[in-house]
Amino acid sequence: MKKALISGVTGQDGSFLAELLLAKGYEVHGIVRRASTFNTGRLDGIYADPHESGIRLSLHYGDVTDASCLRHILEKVQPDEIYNLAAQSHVRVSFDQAEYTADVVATGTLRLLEAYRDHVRVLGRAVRFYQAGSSEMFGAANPPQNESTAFYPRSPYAVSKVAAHWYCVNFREAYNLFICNGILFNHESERRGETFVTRKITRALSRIKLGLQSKLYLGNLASYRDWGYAGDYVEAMWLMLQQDAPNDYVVATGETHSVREFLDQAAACVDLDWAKIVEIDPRYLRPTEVDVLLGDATKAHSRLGWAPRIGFQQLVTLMMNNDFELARQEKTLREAGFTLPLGGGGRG
Ligand code: NAP
Ligand code: G4F
Repeated sequence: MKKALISGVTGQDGSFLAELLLAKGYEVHGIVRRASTFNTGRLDGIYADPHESGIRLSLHYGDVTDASCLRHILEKVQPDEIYNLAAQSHVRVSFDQAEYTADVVATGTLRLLEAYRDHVRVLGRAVRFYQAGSSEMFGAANPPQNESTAFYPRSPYAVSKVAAHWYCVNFREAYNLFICNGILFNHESERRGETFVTRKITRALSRIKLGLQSKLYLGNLASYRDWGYAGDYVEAMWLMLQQDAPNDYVVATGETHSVREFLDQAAACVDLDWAKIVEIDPRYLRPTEVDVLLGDATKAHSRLGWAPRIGFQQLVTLMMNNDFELARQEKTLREAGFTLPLGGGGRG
């Protein structure tokens, strides 16, 4: 049975990847940050009591800012594949917490790479490593962007991802390690964090439709993103590590849409006129914006045999269906006299 170690297992992608690997028969180990509240909600569907027998998902407390814990976890788990998904992944927040973002996203990757390199050297094990790179690294580069496009990062987050990317390339070349950089364009789902624009929109429009909220405050509506479905994208991560040789791949749908278009589609699902409820709040604007992301995933199509299954319209619809159902449940509970710790106004 193959063993995989996932940093960032509690995130959107970590939860989809853990499900995929369990379905493929892997033993899956995830690194979880200690928090004062539960942060494993996305794993509820696959988590089982560790006291039961035959458990194939194990969680380990750890943090990519703590090098010695990463070494201990590697020693204990002895994985065949490592997926480095841990990140402070919010671009707007990275302007407010630039140093912290660099510590987690850039130096955190370096810490895990150093622990991985020593593990392979000391134990002589063949271990493969996936790095969660981002289309944000292309930033201001002209679209369409592919593996040959020069990076032009436009945020502390993107600069940190570029550093992590090049650490990976350097470790691959210097120490002959099996390391792949996935350069993934935006991917969303019903598990997307609530402060990213797609989920912020689908949650708010659903709640507004049911009278639970009156306004939606957003930033720049003119930017374009190549939005795919997270469940499709984790398959590409796995495929990269199954090849004969390590390489870097762009993963994208090849279609781009503006935030405005996302609003149009989402509002149409619940028959709302968004122009009457959306207001622009400058706090959500970024000091430097990425205007257009549009990926060319030809290499992933031809070498990995990967293609997205879910298109833009289907993505918006599945997110709206999910969030409308959540809003409906919230309304029912409120009418029954319960108050819920929901809302999230002023964030994102
Ligand atoms: P996400 O939902 O924000 O998840 C990030 C994960 O990293 C969470 O599990 C988080 O833990 C964990 N984490 C944060 N700081 C950490 C630390 N110091 N030590 C250990 N773990 C830490 O992000 P995602 O959308 O799943 O994305 C996964 C990865 O792909 C990230 O590296 C992201 O930058 C990258 N990426 C995402 C996209 C996209 O469109 N989704 C596109 C390209 C690249 P908590 O749950 O405790 O916060
Ligand atoms: O949803 P977003 O915050 O995603 P962004 O910045 O594209 O980053 C996401 O995708 C990257 C891959 O390209 C990942 F690496 C990264 O970790 C993250 O997952 O913003 C999308 C667009 C931006 O142009 C932003 O300015 O939406 C615009 N926007 C407009 N109003 C807003 C808002 N974004 C957020 N988060 N909140 C708003 O109110």
